[in-house]
Amino acid sequence: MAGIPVGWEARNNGILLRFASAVKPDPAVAPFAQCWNYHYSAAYGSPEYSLRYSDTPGHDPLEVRSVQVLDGGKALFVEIPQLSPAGQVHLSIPLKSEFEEVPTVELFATVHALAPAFVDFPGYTAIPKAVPHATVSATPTAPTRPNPWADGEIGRALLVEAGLGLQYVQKELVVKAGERLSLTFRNPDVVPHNWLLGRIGSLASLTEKANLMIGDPEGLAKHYVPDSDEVIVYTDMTQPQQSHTIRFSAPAEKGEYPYLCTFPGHSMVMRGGRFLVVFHCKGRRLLRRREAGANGLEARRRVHRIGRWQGYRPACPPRG
Ligand SMILES: [Cu+2]
Repeated sequence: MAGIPVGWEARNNGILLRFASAVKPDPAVAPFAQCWNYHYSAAYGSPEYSLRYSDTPGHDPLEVRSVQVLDGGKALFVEIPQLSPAGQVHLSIPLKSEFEEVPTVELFATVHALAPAFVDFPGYTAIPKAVPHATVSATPTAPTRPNPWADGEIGRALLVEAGLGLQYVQKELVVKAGERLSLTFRNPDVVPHNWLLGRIGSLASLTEKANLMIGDPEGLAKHYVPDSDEVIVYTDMTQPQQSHTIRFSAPAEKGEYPYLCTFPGHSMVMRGGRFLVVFHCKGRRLLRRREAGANGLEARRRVHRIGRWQGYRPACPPRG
């Protein structure tokens, strides 16, 4: 069947995939890669652990620098400069097809060793492996800090869910300035996640601060939430198959606020959602028109596609 690899090789700088018939990567959808380890023990099965932060349950996202089409499409080289041996490496490469059903290459591979770098493509650059972060060797303590928004007046219910591949299912939340909200974060994934709302323009700075939390011995106890006045509200670090609800009032200032997951390593990928604070619906339409102007038709199509896939329909907050 088209899209199923017939062979693969782990190279120092990425993964080479071979196919029985030619394939074409979809340039409109970003490829995704992540890795994790298992711990061997007498127990049956194992949680999934981060490689960069040993003894911490989680996955590490891997940056895909490029996807090279080789041999007329019968091979793809997925360039991942920071690839390393891992219990499990997961690749997700969307393909383009004229047929209705759009295939995606999903590879789950155990990588014991890396063969020499694959260099036979235009634009090859030797990129050194990053120095690993300090690892936390002790078993982390359980989260202890009580959530400041656990109680209080109930508001309009909003749902945010973790999706596959370190993403939020809901890419946009629209609320009225000062509106009272009860926001539930649901985690059906296999690793912990949270939902943190930051001040306007704070995404880059919060991402960096979140990644530094792994070096904080109190990191998990603080739900990996940085001590920063850029943080507006957050849910607890929510374990797989759990959910957590917080009650708060939306900011009084209208605008586009970022949200992200602060689990170490996730904030690079699990972010990009827009929490739009509006005065009324007209304001929201204006914002959307501005977005369409900036990103063209593709942005609007994407919203529609997400809507169809996830059963998600952007809705105006009720008038009140
Ligand atoms: Cu996360």
